[in-house]
Amino acid sequence: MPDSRAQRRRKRRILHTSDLHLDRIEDKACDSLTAIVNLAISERVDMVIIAGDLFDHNRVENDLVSFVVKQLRRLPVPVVILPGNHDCLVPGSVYEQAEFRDSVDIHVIGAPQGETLDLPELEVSIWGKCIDSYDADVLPLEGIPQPQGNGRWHVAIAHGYYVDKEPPLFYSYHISHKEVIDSGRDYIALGHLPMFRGVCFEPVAYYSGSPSMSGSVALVELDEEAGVQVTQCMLEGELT
Ligand SMILES: [Mn+2]
Repeated sequence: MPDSRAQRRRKRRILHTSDLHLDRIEDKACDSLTAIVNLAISERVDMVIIAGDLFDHNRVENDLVSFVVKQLRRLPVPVVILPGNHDCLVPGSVYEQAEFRDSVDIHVIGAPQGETLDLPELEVSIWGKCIDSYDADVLPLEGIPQPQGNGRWHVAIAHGYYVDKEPPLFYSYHISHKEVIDSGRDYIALGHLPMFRGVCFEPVAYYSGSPSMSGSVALVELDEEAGVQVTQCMLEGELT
């Protein structure tokens, strides 16, 4: 969409993952996190998005939290984390731990009504709505505002089921086709389903898949000329 007010936006690259479901420090999924951070560094991405269920539950041990924060702090770029249905933002959530709060480049989406995180140095704005209860009544894109015409890339993060026909297969966390179409975003980073899959192409919306199920992450290129390109990138050491 040409916008006469805006300058051409600079090309950006995002590593998008979700659903690591980390449970214990001994998990193979911890190796996946290490591989993801290595890939983000070698691919020189501008930011990392974790679209829900980084942790399998909120009662994980401190050693796992320390490991995760230590890995994420290796990233030279911002990381944006959306609490999903497993690691939802209830009182006592894993994300209330001091190590998360004290990390300036680790951004946890914390507003149950949705919030926009502006990263002006990257010229990217990210909207997301955290899951804040175990009640399964959150509609992950409901109430998403139209993006402000500020010349930035506009990304949304949502953790739930994309529903493009009725009746839906599942009865919770619905993300409707209309919400995606009307979102005004350049890219929607989805989480909750295990496999890498594109569900919409205008705008572009993909599930990254769970690294332990798909062995991969999504690499997203935001490019004015080529458009939004998403590729599945296999992780080193993962089974295919
Ligand atoms: Mn989930």
